[in-house]
Amino acid sequence: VEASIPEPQREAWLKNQASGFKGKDQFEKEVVRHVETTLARSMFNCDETAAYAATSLAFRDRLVIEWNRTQQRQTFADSKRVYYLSLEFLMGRALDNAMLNIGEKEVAKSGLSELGFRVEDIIQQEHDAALGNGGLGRLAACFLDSLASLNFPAWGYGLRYRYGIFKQEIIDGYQVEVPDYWLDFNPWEFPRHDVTVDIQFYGNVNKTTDDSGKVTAHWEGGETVRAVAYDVPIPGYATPSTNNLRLWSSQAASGEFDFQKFNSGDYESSVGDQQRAETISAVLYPNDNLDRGKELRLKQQYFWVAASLYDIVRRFKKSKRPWREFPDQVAIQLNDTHPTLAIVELQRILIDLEGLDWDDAWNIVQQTFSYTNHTVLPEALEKWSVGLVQHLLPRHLQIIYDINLFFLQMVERNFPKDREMLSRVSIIEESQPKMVRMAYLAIVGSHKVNGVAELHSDLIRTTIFKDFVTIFGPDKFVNVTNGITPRRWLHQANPGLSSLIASKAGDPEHYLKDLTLLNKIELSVNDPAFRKAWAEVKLANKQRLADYIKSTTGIVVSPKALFDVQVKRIHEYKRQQMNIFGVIFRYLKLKSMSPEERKKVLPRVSIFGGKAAPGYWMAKQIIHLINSVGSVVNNDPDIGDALKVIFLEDYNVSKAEIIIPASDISEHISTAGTEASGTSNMKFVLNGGLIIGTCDGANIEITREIGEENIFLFGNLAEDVDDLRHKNTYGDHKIDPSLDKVFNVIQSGTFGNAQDFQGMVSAVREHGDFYLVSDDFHSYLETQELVDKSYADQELWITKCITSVARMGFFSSDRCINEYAEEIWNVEPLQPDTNNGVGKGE
Ligand code: F55
Repeated sequence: VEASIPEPQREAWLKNQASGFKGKDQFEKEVVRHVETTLARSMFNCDETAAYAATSLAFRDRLVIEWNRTQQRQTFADSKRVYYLSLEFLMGRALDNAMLNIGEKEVAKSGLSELGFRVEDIIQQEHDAALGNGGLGRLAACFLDSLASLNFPAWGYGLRYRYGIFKQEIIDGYQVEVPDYWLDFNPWEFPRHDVTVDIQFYGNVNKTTDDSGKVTAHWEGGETVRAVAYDVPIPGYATPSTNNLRLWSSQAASGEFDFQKFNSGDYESSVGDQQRAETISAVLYPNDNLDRGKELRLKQQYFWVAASLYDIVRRFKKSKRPWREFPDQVAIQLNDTHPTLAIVELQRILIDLEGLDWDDAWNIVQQTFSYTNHTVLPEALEKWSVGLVQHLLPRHLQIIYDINLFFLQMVERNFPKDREMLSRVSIIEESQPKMVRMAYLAIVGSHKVNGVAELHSDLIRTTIFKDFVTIFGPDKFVNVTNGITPRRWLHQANPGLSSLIASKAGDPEHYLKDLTLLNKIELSVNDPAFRKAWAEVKLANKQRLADYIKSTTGIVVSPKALFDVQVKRIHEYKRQQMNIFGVIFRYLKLKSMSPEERKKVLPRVSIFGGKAAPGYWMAKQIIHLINSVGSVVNNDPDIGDALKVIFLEDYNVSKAEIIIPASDISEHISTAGTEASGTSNMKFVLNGGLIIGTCDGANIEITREIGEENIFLFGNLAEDVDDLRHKNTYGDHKIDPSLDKVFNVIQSGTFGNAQDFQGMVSAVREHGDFYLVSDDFHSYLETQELVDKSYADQELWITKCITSVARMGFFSSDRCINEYAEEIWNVEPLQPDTNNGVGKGE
């Protein structure tokens, strides 16, 4: 308030309000101005990097103006806000998205062309913001796009990693990790050196008792690290609403003691302290679906959670409302268990710092938080050792014990006959060492828990969280099926298809905001001109990918071949190994044919992409096998175009935007019951590709929406997985004969040293085939044959594709966010046309 301009001077401000460019001429003027002044360069020294920088700055100015207005409007309206806490935001590139969301891409295109640049080349200069591993991080990014597009007052909170997910290089068929230093030039972030929070670690707890006998805990000593806010504007599509993503960066808390050390000659250790502080936000952990329990990871979690909560509480306190109104103003969504300490931290703030009673505080906490689960894999469920939590966060451990105590007392009261229940649901696992079960803590501290697809939500209700459904009742556990933003995953990635759709479904501004309008294209499914145009768009997208493959691998593939794509993190449960075993089977079959027969087969290009966690030895072996098979098959003169095997290096968001629109069939073939949802399955179908998949995750709902005649489902069902695993381990495990043949060829050394692939083979042959590769192999091969046959009938194939796209409206992340808003957050959009707050005297 002290910083605001007094009333009499405000007229001068309003008169001089920044506006950003309007139209092509002003856009060019702004680009040239940024080149010449902001960047201190000229037309004699303006390469594509400089043109990218200046274009981004021109667009950034536009975003910032609406961003400020949106924030003011939200402050004045004082409406409930959503806070999305995620350790990952896999944003990809921002410029193209900004151009499309604010509706100025055509202006940029013609303006840049007059200045001597192609807009596509400029867009490609940008480094991906890759602050995530895979589906979970990309979901957070799609949610931010929908929240802004739907005008919800919402903030994302995350960490500003100096290094995002590593870059992958393939050298001699092996994955090599290279650091992703991405902050060299990032025009999309605004450092807020005035928005800082000092975060405490270690130390000890002392309790004092006042005259009334009330005990207060004091967390004292230890070390302090400073969190500095960096803000990123998130533009909505076809709306002025621009939300904020706040990322915290760590730095040494204060220069003072450094100077002391420095002056006393201890320069090294002074720099050491600084480096230790900066280490907290240095790097994204590259594991997906694996919890490794490292101290630095727990430090990251608390650092980010504590800074975010301090910020949220500070904002609430400005409203001078009573504490019980906190949940009317604040909804906090926990993206997986990574931010679960926020529950403990809010309870700590309320009881230790604000003096509330335990029960009042706990009511507020439970009404504020909700938790999304993304996995049932036991190795991915976070646990922290009690000793580590005690050491790093001594007060939090006490609070966790108290939460657990009150929770178990409640369970005991309500289920007095079930003694075993207490140890099963305890937040503390009585193991050696004792562990804090973060998912249980998240459930107990939230008012809603959701899974991310129907099957997954059913599974968590009936398996891993069964007891909690008994304790809290079924209403606490809900399903919100994932979605994707059609702005990036249709309009931006596939402009050809989007404009073809627009010719039947109307203005993009309508169907991109109400994706169910896609159903209008189904009326044209038999229109020959529409079908022809459809096929041309797909072919052009395949040609674009073929060009990319040529330029990155040197391999020539025919765009007429069937493109079969599996791109996602490499993981045994996702079964890339089954895919490559199937490719080997196909290769053997081709080899056994006469040249005449071979000429008749439908050519196929098998395309893989994805990163393995650096410590995941089996996943790295899978990558190596794919590349080894590729170098044999692609260089076999008998084979020619009939089969090509491609591994695309460094799969990321901007590569997905090229790959996904070019797919004919994509593979979503996880062992049933293991893939919580999957989201690329939705992207592929939305882009006019069909899918081959198991009855898992969102594949099931995709089938329900598009019709089972339009999807290639195969394999065992989730309900049979336990029995099959039991048989594989304890019964006599007969391996599928076709797979056995494949294994024999691998072991004969056809693809290089058999020893290199022994782990993958013996996982199936000797170690119980946990992922049921052999059990599903026959069904997989049969279904792949069906894919070949279906593709041969191009007319029927195109009908399937058009019909499927028409029926994909359900999978917009807008639908998904509206469900969260209604069922979980209880928040309403804030329309931008009401009042922008300017001049309202605050
Ligand atoms: C990252 C770090 C840890 Cl410690 C654990 C998991 C992850 C991670 O990246 N998980 C992830 O991506 N999960 C995926 O979430 C998607 C969005 O809900 C789902 O579609 C997908 O099935 C699930 O595997």
